[in-house]
Amino acid sequence: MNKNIIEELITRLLKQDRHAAGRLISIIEGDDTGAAQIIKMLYPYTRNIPVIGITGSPGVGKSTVITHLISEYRKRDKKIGVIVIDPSSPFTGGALLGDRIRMQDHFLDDCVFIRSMGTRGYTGGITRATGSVIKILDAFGMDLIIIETVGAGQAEVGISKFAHTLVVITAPGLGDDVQALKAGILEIGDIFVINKSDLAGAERTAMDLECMLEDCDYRSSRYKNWKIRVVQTSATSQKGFAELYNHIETHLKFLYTEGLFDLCNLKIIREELSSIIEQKLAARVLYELENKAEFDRLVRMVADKKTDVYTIADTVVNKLLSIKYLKQ
Ligand SMILES: Nc1nc2c(ncn2[C@@H]2O[C@H](COP(=O)(O)OP(=O)(O)O)[C@@H](O)[C@H]2O)c(=O)[nH]1
Ligand SMILES: [Mg+2]
Repeated sequence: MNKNIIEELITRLLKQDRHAAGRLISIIEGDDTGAAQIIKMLYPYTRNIPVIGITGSPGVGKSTVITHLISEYRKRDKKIGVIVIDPSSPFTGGALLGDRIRMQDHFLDDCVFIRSMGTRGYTGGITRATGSVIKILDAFGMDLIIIETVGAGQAEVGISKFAHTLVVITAPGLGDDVQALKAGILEIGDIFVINKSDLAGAERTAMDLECMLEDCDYRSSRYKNWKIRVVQTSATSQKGFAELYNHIETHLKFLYTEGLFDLCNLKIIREELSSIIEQKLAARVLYELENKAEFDRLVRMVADKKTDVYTIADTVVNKLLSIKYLKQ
């Protein structure tokens, strides 16, 4: 990627040019080399804005809740960036819920930037790309970023590691009730939302959730001194979103006053750095092995039963670790 083009795009991004933001994100999604060039130039301009992760099963109403949250933030004149990592569910903003709120309004709003990222056919690794897109939206001048992810599977939970505050959404009548939350997700939530509280069964879902949280004394495992909050929302009856907004802001304030925000940032960098090193190392090692026909030799050794895949992989890694840098 031409350095001048990237430089020009970044200059425009810093002047709040939406087109430049979109182009830069596309480059990042397209290739890792471009991403590296962009982040190198852009990083000094980032300010570490808060990232809110919103997760939950498909159909619980994540996109809808986010639409209402955007409105809460816009009322207070905050600029919001949204990254949607759930291509299966378009960001309709609950268009079926009538005209009270229209996602299109947010799309036309200069202070809201919404971007979907597909998980399939992805070359650069969704986790790494997310880290880079967050930095772009940060330098673009947003005040806060919201990430929507489906709450299942490794990749999605991985993305949640980028969030300072994690909101887990559930809803009644989905077949997979609160019990399903137990599988990993219950441990990561700082705030729980029971959306669609207008539907039958909401009270039951709320009670089940409260019971489960009682077991862990309402303590979030991410931040020991944080007492988990539960809120019921409904897009149909326009209920609970201001309360949810307040809980998120209270949580962010808690992180700042307890000195946890900076700690969380270190954790995020750690996550990102290890992911990049892992990918680079693997690519480099395989390239070198292939290049020298060494890989063929190793494969042949395994085929001839002289060794096995685990043993030979260990040998390769051990040889690599003998480089000077790690011995110092
Ligand atoms: N009854 C009711 N339906 C809702 C509510 N919130 C969202 N929905 C509907 O649930 C469906 C899924 O919502 P969506 O936001 O796309 O869920 P996501 O897959 O979690 O992002 C849509 O048809 C919404 O209109 C709510 O509070 N009450
Ligand atoms: Mg969605």
